[in-house]
Amino acid sequence: SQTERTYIMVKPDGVERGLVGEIIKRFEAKGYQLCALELMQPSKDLLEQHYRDLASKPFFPKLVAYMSSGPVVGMVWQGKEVVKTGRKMLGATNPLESAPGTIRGDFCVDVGQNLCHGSDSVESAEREIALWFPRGAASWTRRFDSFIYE
Ligand code: YYY
Ligand code: MG
Repeated sequence: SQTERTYIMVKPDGVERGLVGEIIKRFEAKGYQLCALELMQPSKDLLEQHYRDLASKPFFPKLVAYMSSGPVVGMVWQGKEVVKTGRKMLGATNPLESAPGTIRGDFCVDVGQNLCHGSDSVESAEREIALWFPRGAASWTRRFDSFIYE
């Protein structure tokens, strides 16, 4: 549905490198709708909850250390199939395998510095949005929708 939502996050390397605007630009230009946006310094506790499914992986401590090394920009984007399409726009987890034209494919090299996060399912998206935006994301009707959706 057109009200599907996903959680997209620019990781500390993306914020440091000044790629926040580039990532926002791609989601805006695609036709998706912004419903929340915040620059924040996440606690290790929040990151451990966010990545709880990966807690047993060998890279987990490194991942949490990297993600808490600087501010991140969390966003909620809305639109038709935005979860799946958002993941395609980000590219494969390993940037060396991400297609050119994707964010990771165009701007990074190592898996441990892969610039951005995107929810992997509608259920994960709902959990992540509640975690990162406990006060809730905006709900608004975009007049422009009539030029995006047939
Ligand atoms: O959803 P996505 O970010 O594409 O990958 P996940 O499998 O959920 O892993 C989360 C995060 O962990 C990934 O973006 C980079 C990091 N990571 C890593 O540092 N080394 C790996 N071998 C796999 C993942
Ligand atoms: Mg993931």
